Amino acid sequence: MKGKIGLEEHFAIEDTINDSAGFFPDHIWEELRGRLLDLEGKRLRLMDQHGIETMILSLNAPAIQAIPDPKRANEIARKANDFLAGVVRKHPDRFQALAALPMQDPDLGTRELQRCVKDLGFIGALLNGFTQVGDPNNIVYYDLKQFWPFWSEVEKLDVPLYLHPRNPLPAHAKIYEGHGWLMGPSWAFGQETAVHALRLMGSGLFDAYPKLNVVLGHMGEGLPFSMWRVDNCNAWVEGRHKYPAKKKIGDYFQNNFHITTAGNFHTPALLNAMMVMGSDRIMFSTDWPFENIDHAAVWFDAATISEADRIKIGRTNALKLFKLPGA
Ligand code: GRE
Ligand code: ZN
Repeated sequence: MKGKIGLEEHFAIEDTINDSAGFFPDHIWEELRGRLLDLEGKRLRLMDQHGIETMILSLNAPAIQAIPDPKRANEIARKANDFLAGVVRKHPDRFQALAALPMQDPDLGTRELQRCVKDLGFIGALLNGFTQVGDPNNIVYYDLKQFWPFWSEVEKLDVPLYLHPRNPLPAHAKIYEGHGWLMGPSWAFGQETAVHALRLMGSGLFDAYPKLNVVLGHMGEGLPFSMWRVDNCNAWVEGRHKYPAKKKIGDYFQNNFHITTAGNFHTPALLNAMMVMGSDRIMFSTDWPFENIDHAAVWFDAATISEADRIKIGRTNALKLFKLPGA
């Protein structure tokens, strides 16, 4: 399919690149490092080869979320966002931008989002999971009340917020001890991000700001498969769920969430997601450079779905959600 749009597509700057080392052996890191820093070379060639018209770009992980000092986090976020704005200005038909935000201080995060959207033309933001604040062991999730004014501004600006994974801190990863292969994209990323998303849903955030749009990668981090059970387990026990939100968790998932195919190129998983949430809230992505563009595109182009759904998932859903030209 030509004209695909990808929205979990990463780059790095020198200040953040080393956050992506350590997931791969040294000889693979050579390749990955080059892929992350490249924007106008191999990346554009592969996009051309595989029918990807536009990449909506975001900084690598955890980057800003792992800089405990708010002032430094703000500086690096601004630097990365300014760099990204320059790249998009050069290739407005091929690239769009998601902001990196210093959530160490909700007010700084809000101001940087406003700057990116209003002054730099960014179309949303991407947060790499929880944020470390002050003490590296002090972490915050975005359902906490201090972030509600931030969410209010996200709703007001009417831009989607991509919630991207990061690993849990070692202190919170006892269950993975001695089983390092479960960290990162094989399991811990999805677990961490799914719970964060459920916290948002249960917190009442979407009752207060019902127009928020949150995007999850990796075919929804397991949530499409699990959502029925979240709401319906032990149905014989009356009032068994106690959370501040007014509605069923699945209602928020259905109305405030979107998912992408990033890093999950498996037709049974896609069909499950389509059966649970329909084809209007699912969008193609690759997760470049951690996944290969050809793996994503060759799979998606041949997946056993209707051509009408392929066009929605490959292109038009993203055009609409991000209000891009041609929507
Ligand atoms: C990602 O951003 O999706 C990612 C990483 C590190 C390793 C693998 C991966 O940030 O998919
Ligand atoms: Zn990613």
